[in-house]
Amino acid sequence: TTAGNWDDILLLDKQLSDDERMIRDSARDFCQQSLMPGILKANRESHFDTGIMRQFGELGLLGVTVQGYGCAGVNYTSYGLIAREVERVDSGYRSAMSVQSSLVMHPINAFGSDAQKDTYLPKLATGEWIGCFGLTEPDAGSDPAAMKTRAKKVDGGYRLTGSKMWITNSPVADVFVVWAKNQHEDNAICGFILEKGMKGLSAPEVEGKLSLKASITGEIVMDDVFVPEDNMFPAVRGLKGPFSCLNLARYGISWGAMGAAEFCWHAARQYGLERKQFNRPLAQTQLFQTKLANMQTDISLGLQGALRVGRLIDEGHLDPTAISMMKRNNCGKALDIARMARDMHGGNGIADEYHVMRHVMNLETVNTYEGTYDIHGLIMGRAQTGLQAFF
Ligand code: TGC
Ligand code: FAD
Repeated sequence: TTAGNWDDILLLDKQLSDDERMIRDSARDFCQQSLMPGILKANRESHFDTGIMRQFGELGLLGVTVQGYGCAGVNYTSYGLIAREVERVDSGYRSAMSVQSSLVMHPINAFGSDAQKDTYLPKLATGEWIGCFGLTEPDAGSDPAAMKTRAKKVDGGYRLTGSKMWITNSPVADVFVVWAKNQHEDNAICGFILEKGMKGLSAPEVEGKLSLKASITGEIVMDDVFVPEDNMFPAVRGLKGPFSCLNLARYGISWGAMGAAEFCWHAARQYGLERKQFNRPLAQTQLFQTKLANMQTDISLGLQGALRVGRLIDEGHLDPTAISMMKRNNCGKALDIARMARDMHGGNGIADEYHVMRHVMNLETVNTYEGTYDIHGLIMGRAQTGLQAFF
């Protein structure tokens, strides 16, 4: 006998409000009907179709937590539910969505002047403009405090010089949120909004990725780029600016990674029911069933943890350590689950049409970006011992 709700035995569905269920269902319909059919080709050809951003925009899926400016103004639980549905298709599409929402629209909304909000938010909400977020540099990844990008004060603004590396969306971006050390303010880290076409600004693509191939990644090269004073975030100084954006993106990833894991779990179960060896379905073997049991356990617990963190954020209790715990756990578990699902598909598991190998490859990135698995362990270790072990 199959339990009717085998895929939700903790009844997450019943923990959601009617509105949240509706948002989840419309995101799921869009992702399955409009994104899933094209993912195989996009991944094979390493192609990111920027039209997807406009489709996200039309559905109101960009900057969903922002109030006004054409945004939906819904809660963080809903944002997480959307990330889960998008990443059920591909982590690259969730990346594009979460960078735009948490790393570009959120800082403009939280730290921007009224003029900056009026200029950028409406067009980012529709997907007419694409944004990117430049924190990481070739020599400053886990340790962004070591960034070399500098802003030099000049008449009417700043001149920025430096380079950012591994930047999601940068080659197709219209709007660049860039973090730099401000020489005029004792090298305090400040945020700047750059626009495509500024003299000295370029964003070459990173070629040869074997992961997140349906997402476009690039550098941001700044060669003495003049940025008007009005394009600097007026009030935020120090790493807490970029880190407070990362909190929200990492939270979304904790849901998203579970979406990818759910796809792999369901695919492995179905494959095991259909594929026969030794005169019985693979799913009728003890090893296969305990693997499915492990997947079900980690996914059920991971989703509950993500939901709890979402509810805490919605209640005003955002705790970065809890976010680190769920980002780390859910990415690590999702990667294990995807690898196991690949194994359970046998040889077919390496063929892209079965999708599980693509998820394995994608989750390698997801486990690394926005703070690696080990860095989040060190953040949690510091929070409980008071001792930092980074250096
Ligand atoms: P630390 O001394 O810990 O902190 C410096 C200042 O920042 C404050 N702070 C935070 N504020 C808000 N939220 C947080 N989570 C915060 N963590 C720290 C802190 O209070 C302090 O403020 P103040 O006022 O005293 O100055 O800084 P540290 O240099 O020791 O940090 C160490 C560490 C390892 C925690 C940090 O560097 C880190 O998180 N490293 C990981 C880097 C990372 O996550 N990069 C992500 C780049 S973006 C990206 O990957 C996008 S991919 C997106 C996609 O495609 O989906
Ligand atoms: P490193 O920091 O060099 O780490 C290498 C290894 O050393 C890791 O295993 C790490 O855990 C370990 N390590 C580092 N420090 C310690 C320590 N103190 N103790 C023990 N172990 C340690 N960044 C952006 O700013 N914007 C983006 O949009 C963006 N998009 C990305 C998209 C992709 C596809 C990828 C791959 C990355 C993206 N990143 C982005 C960058 C990402 O955040 C970094 O890759 C990540 O933070 C790790 O930095 P790193 O690659 O320099 O690795």
